[in-house]
Amino acid sequence: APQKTSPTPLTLLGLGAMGTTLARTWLAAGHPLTVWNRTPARAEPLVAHGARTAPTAAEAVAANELVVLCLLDDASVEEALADADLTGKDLVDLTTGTPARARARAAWARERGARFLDGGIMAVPPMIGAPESGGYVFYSGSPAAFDAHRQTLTVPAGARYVGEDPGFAALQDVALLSAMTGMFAGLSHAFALVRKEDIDLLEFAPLLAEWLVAMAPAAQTTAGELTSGDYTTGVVSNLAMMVAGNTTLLRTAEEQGVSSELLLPFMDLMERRLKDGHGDESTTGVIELLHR
Ligand code: FVH
Repeated sequence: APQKTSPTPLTLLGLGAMGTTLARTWLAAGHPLTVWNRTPARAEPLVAHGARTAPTAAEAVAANELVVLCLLDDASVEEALADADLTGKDLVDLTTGTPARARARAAWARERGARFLDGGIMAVPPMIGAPESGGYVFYSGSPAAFDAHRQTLTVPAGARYVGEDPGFAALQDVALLSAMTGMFAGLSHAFALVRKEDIDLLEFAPLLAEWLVAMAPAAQTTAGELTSGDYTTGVVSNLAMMVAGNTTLLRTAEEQGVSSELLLPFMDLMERRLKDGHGDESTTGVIELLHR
């Protein structure tokens, strides 16, 4: 029969909204957990659930081989690790940051004798410890560290390893968050158009959500076109037609007394690509204009 291994002990630095939720899931799964937080009072409720606290970040790091960070930003990570001995540690940084920062942190950790994984959390705290929520974490960096700790890292949320380049987790995290920002811009404009009318917003909302879901396969189509380099074959709605349609979108905004400032940057790019002679393409060609 396969040997049952006991849950890996680990250290967690940072007990904000996300850190506290992560801590609870590891404790509930039986992992011996050492925690540290700049404001020590935030650790107290976790001690009642079996966590050990360390008086300093350096002592918390010394307690275990696996050290997870979930702090506000890069500056707080720097501050927390300033006095820590990282020799032989496996550092997993779940603090949101840029790809360049993750690469620099990985090099910094390696120089200090640690293996490094960067993580980008694609979840909000209620999705942690709830597999049905679909939340997950992108990981990149040391494959050996990921293999060694895959089981422990999968406790709070699904774990997707996206490569040895330590910047790849942050890059894909930020790419998804950027797409989400565009979606929020679209939602805001749509609600601004209808909210002053005799339209039940609670009935309008599911129509909006269904439409966005129906349009979501565009992600796959775009990936296919970028991969093949062919932006014209099989195009359903071409750029020339869409630019013409934009006039109606802008006129409607004006009629409704709504600013078009959320729409215009993308529409301007569509128009530029059309003027460059690409009216038979999908909107994928717009991506060509984004590279500096
Ligand atoms: N919460 C969320 O919805 C998102 C979901 C996606 C991932 N993010 C990222 O996770 C990191 C932590 O987020 P958080 O929600 O836990 O953030 P806060 O509740 O604001 O807690 C911040 C912790 O960082 C500590 N801290 C701040 N500055 C310092 C510092 N200079 N030195 C040491 N620690 C510092 C703070 O300590 P304290 O204020 O309690 O003393 C908290 O432990 C973050 O990167 C999100 O982008 C969350």
